[in-house]
Amino acid sequence: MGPAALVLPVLLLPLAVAAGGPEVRSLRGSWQLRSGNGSVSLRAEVPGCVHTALLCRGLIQDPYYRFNDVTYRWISLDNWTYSRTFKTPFDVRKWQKVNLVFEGVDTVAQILLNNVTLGRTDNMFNRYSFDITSVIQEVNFVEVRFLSAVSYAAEQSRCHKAHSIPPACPPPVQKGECHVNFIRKEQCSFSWDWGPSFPTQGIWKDVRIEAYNHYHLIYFSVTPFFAKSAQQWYLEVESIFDVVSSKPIAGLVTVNIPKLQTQQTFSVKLQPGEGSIVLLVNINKVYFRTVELVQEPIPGSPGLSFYFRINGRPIFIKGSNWIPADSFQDRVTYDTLRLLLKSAADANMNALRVWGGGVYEQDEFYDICDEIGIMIWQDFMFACALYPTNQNYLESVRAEVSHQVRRLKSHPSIILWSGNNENEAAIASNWFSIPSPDIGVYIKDYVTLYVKNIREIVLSEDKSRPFVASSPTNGLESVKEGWLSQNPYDTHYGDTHFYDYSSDCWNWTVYPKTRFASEYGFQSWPSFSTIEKVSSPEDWSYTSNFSLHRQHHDGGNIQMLQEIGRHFKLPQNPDPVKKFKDMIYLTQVMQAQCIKTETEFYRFSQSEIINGEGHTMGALYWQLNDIWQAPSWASLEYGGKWKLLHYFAQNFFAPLLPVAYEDKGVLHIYGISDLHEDHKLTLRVLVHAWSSLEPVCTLDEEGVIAKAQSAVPIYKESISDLLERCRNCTRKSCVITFSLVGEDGLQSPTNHYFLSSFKDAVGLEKTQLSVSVSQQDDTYIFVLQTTAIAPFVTLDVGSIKGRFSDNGFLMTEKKKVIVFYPWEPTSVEELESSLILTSLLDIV
Ligand code: BMA
Repeated sequence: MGPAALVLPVLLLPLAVAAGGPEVRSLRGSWQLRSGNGSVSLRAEVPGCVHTALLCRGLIQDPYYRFNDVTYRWISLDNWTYSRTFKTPFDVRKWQKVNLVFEGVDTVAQILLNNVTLGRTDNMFNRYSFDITSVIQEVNFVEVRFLSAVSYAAEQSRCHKAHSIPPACPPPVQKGECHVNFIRKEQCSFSWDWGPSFPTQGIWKDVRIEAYNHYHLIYFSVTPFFAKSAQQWYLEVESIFDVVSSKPIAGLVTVNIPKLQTQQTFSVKLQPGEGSIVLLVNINKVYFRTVELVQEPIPGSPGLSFYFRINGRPIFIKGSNWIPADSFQDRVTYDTLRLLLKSAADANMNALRVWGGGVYEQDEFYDICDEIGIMIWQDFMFACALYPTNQNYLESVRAEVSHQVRRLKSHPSIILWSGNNENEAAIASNWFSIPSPDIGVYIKDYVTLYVKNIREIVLSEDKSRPFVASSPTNGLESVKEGWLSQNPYDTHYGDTHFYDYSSDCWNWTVYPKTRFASEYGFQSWPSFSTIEKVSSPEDWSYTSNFSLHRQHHDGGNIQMLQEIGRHFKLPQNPDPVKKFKDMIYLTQVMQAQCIKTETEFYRFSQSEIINGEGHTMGALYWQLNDIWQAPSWASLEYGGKWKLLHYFAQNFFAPLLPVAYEDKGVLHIYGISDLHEDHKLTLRVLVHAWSSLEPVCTLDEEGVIAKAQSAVPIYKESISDLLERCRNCTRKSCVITFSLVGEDGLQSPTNHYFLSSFKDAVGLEKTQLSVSVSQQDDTYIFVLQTTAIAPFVTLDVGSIKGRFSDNGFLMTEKKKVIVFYPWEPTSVEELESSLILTSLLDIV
């Protein structure tokens, strides 16, 4: 898909009665910060948090270094205070109302101005606005007195007398804090199975004073709708005002869209207090992105479909899951976001799911997605837990949801609101061993929170996109079963999450033939250059304390070893550091190959129903990015470096791709196409003996049709026939590669099918890989030469930022040209001296 929609600048011209615009002054910049007892006192930047302030002043080391997550636990257990003085930048007597507005406070704080308590905060996802008209003076002293989020959560849990709200604590392997479900704060900040515990305190978004007379615009959004009856588009332009006059304000509003030569004027009347006006603007000759979540019967299959129809077309959703890009949100810059999101688009992804255990991302995140055509499945921030539903909590959540929907709904990139991550499954599968007589209370809580509150607000604020209560869910079937289905993982309905670390990941039959795979994955280690930055030489082994410490998923390091051991020989190098690097390499190869197999399975299942299952219309693997340098399911390392999986994703998500799988001794090749037209192509199948760069046999199947937006069988041959046809081949000695080639340059990536495990392969020879590097404009060209077939050839330039055009590939030709796209200035010399070339046979 191209850009998700047309984004239009809409100008709202002021009401006729307006008496000059508001005065707005940001209070961002330098504040004072002190610890609870005043023993630590320093200057701190706002927006920011205590950890980054301490780091900036050199009072702590890099919190990500070695075991510092545990060492620095004291920071989040203390109660810190931010303060500053400021001069009022305008004459307050001229204004009817002056507010102090916090775009985001993390999290529990008492806010004071000139020693007067303005109020309290307890939700990092809310915006807080305090009326300071009668408190503000010429010179002011503002204080934000935080209470430790950890103590607050514990206290809330203690006070919650009704019934326990599990889980109390994360598993010990995560070294995290307890009761995160009692605080409206980034849930993974108390630790996760891929992330450290850094329960930050700070003013994490902008803070400002604003002064106005008569009225002030608080929210502004534009959502397009298509009126079927009139066959016309219209824009719903919604403005939420605070009106301070005691009488209604009448006036004229002109909506002017210069690009569409649209200008319409409305007369409006604003009532005193907070209220909204909704203007409907008719639009001609232009289209906007539409989205429907289609859940309807499928012939030959029980259950319902679950797919997105975008702009009238069924779209196969390809992508991954987004988690917070850093434990310290103030370090997440526009450039960080752009690099990660661009990497997603460069890997042929068209969508990401903003997962419910992190944060609603900053505006820039959605701006970039709007621009580069990444569709967003947006969770509300609840994950893997049960949640309270007492009055205060619900009120806080209600404010959060309406704020976030109002803030985000103008973004065409968002295609779905989803109530939570895995909380339907948590109850349905009874993760927390709730005795059956008590379960009714939790079901009631669930419906109260996600249906009666969150869903209701979403539907009233935004009718332009669908809502599901959870992920995974059975969609309409869950609704029918009272919002909690017996089995939210049912392949006949909705989406599924699937993890299996004990089966052979090369075997596609272990995967669920689901309607929509919204989570699945395997772990790997980030590259050595990334790990090196947060470790010391004594840490550099797969079984060091450090390697154990960074692994937050119980048994994760062993699971990776087992998965590798199925198909590869495990490293035996006597040099421990080399052995560690070899392990890292193999974890990445394994992860890439596993997720390739699983994703290709989901893609080739899109157009068929087998035994009632199929019509898979989405593949979002777990997870796109990393929060720190540690083993995880991510395909992008902390800092943005591409793991082998991300290079593989670029191929397995290619718009045109042939995919092979084996069923009962027969090799099937499917042609998968996301293109909007059918294409007549040639399927080229090559069989190589591992021992030779010359193919043993070549087959060109002409006139193959890659059907638009489909996956269709294009080739079939029994493996025994194929081996016979290609003389001297056995499963162990040969490998199959194949691609689709068309006229006018249309070409798929070259895909491969392994007929045996590498540990059993016969004929592979150690290769001499050579490379020459040269510069061409802003890129660097790497010309690789090999003397033998080389599996999983990997180019690694350490900490030089950038990405290659391909990596981790199977080299079956003597020569291959790879382009390096640098993300910052570098040189041929620097690249040459950093380059490490590895292929499978280098691992001993
Ligand atoms: C899913 C996610 C995350 C988790 C991942 C890997 O359940 O929703 O909670 O990080 O699996 O275990």
